[in-house]
Amino acid sequence: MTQTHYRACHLCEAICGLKIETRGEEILSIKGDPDDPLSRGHICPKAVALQDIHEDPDRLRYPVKRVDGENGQHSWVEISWDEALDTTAEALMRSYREHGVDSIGVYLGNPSVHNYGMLTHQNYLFRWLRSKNRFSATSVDQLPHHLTSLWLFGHKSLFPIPDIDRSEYFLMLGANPLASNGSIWTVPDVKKRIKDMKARGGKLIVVDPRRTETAELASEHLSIVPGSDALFLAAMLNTLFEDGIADPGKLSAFTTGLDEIAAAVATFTPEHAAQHCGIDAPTIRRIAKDFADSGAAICYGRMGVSTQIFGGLCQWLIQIINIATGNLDKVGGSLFTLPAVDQVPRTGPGGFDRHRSRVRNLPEFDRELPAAAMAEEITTPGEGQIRVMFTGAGNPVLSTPNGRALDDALPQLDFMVSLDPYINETTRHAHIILPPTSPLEHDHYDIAFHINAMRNTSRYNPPVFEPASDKLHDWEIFTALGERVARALGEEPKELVAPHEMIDVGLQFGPYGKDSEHDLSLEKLKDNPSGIDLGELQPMLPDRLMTADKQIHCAAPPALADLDRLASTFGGTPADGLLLIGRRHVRSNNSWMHNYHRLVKGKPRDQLMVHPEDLSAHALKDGDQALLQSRSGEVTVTLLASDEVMPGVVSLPHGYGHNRQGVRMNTASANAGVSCNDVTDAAYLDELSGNAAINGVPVKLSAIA
Ligand SMILES: Nc1nc2c(c(=O)[nH]1)N[C@H]1C(S)=C(S)[C@@H](COP(=O)(O)OP(=O)(O)OC[C@H]3O[C@@H](n4cnc5c(=O)[nH]c(N)nc54)[C@H](O)[C@@H]3O)O[C@H]1N2
Ligand SMILES: Nc1nc2c(c(=O)[nH]1)N[C@H]1C(S)=C(S)[C@@H](COP(=O)(O)OP(=O)(O)OC[C@H]3O[C@@H](n4cnc5c(=O)[nH]c(N)nc54)[C@H](O)[C@@H]3O)O[C@H]1N2
Ligand code: SF4
Ligand SMILES: [Mo]
Repeated sequence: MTQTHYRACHLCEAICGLKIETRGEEILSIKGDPDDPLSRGHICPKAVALQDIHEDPDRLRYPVKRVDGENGQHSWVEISWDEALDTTAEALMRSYREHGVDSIGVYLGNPSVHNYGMLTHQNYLFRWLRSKNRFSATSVDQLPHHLTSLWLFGHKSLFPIPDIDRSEYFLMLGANPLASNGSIWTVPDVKKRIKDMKARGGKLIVVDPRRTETAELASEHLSIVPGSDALFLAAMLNTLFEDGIADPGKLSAFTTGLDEIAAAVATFTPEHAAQHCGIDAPTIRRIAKDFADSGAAICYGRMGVSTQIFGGLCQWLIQIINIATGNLDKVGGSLFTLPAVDQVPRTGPGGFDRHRSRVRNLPEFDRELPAAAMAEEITTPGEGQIRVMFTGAGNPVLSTPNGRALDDALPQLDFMVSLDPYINETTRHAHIILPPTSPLEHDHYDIAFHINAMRNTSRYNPPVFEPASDKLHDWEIFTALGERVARALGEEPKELVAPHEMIDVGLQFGPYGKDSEHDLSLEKLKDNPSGIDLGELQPMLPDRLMTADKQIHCAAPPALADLDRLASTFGGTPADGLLLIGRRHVRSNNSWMHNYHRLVKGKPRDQLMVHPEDLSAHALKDGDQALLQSRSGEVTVTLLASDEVMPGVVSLPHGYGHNRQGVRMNTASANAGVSCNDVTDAAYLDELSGNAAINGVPVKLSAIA
């Protein structure tokens, strides 16, 4: 009998609604759900990968233990859950007792945010292991967004979301939603939304060193020198203040500090910016004026302006521009969400720089240290050295800067455990791998991405397939380990509440729960499998602010102070040489989705894109193999001539490099590519936030001798 299931795609932040047809254990089709109020039927080519993940023979079904053999070769044997969990808990406790809790390092990767049980239940384990050595993909990604939100709005997760459907002017920096499908901006079907905006007479201006798919669709594309965006943004503010066109409107009633910022950006003229960023002064002035004159405008920046040496400053300046022009909390500008399960009032606001990393003295954020510090914290002896590592849903060997150093560091650990369905570049170093159920075998609620969504909706999906009784969900693995560790510590394990029960409480006591006309509950969502529409985003300030005095204090002292670093970095003549940036493709997803034939087939996508002028300057040509070197590493790349990138800029996607010994991802290894992060530099950071600067890395290109 054919059955229809409704299920969100959890692969990216667009959280598209899917309709999945099955017969018995067989998946017949995966299509977009036209009744989903957020995604309206949209999907991308990755949606079908849900089937490929589920059926992949390389995906681990049971725990495995590494057995070392000759010449660094090793094999894996399946073991029982009891053995795997007992061994892991014992190893964690041994290190805790002998070397202290900070000897346990933790890294959680991106899919942990797409898997709600991992969010709700990681503390069943980690509440007992409060190590300072916690890391996550946040510090190779959106850390500057969290910091800005903490400083300005009082909570790390209060993100201003572009209200594209009602906007007139969209200034987008360092984002390529046509490939990424949006980030810190859940916006399924973004292509149509951009086209609709332009059809209404709206304008999209894309600022990017590469003429991306999104830039192709834009009204205007401005090529910018990687890492120089903060100058461009400061110069826009300079124009807004100098020309007297800044007007925060209703925000004035609860905003302080703009005068101080006006004084601080007085020297950041468009002429100065133009010398370094490759965009001329009249254009910067024009963009500032058009932005201010427009009825409803959005300034938004993502990866390209977050993971660079001025990531923190860029994200702060972006929101100051939105505030100074009255476009924050405005329809058609940037608005805050009100999700049905509202984490903002229930989770801590986050904090910054309450402790620092041991070796390099880098600041924590939200009790996590910069991922760029992980390798040195493993290899540098002394008190607080990491001796045991727990990784979950992450592949930091491919995803963090100078991943080679981490690849070399992990074998030095006393013990490593990975919560992951694959033996990949990182987990191959584990002693034990704990594989969770397949995505289609567990239920789903988007705790994280409704916070970032351009419309308030709510949706719960039961599992598509019931897992066999000897499989464990990620949250059950956390719970089982937590119980063991608690008992070893002589403590009572945390009382067990399943993730869906937490969601039910969150829904009933949330903003659309018992006390509202929506009367949301888990039952009600089950009766509405495509999801429930809760309407467009609404202005909510100052009520929604989480600052103690319900004011936005714009002049965040660390950000203001960082303007000095900006001035001194761009004080002299512009440097020459090549700068490396990344690239995403719609059929790829970070490091872990190269194992599905349907997605990887077709033209290669892992080459280094180089401008033809730079190719001839280096006596190289399209298709050549060449050496790409930085201060910290080198890789051999295949060259792709393209005028999409501006001269002086080369682009290499991350997440490749699957040919390392011991990786068990057959399709991925057959199209291995090289890892961009073998070239990025762990010492090259945004000094303000500690975020990795994986874009704008100085590199050299040469023919292979
Ligand atoms: N040079 C460069 N580096 C980058 C980036 C870049 O643009 N350029 N981007 C950065 C960004 S934005 C990010 S988010 C990071 C991502 O970096 P990571 O989060 O470290 O890596 P992923 O490639 O997402 O690896 C995901 C892992 O999770 C596993 N997994 C998938 N689903 C589940 C699940 O449900 N449960 C469990 N337990 N495991 C699961 C997969 O098997 C895989 O091993 O990379 C960063 N690194
Ligand atoms: N298909 C696909 N979708 C994804 C992912 C994926 O790997 N594949 N990853 C997901 C994840 S984890 C994330 S975080 C999001 C990321 O979502 P986005 O940020 O939208 O995606 P990117 O393609 O990394 O876009 C970054 C852009 O910044 C540009 N850039 C690089 N350096 C600079 C600079 O110095 N200044 C400026 N102005 N621009 C610069 C790059 O050319 C690139 O176009 O995508 C998510 N969605
Ligand atoms: S855009 Fe693609 S990968 Fe992202 S949620 Fe939608 S179908 Fe999944
Ligand atoms: Mo990310």
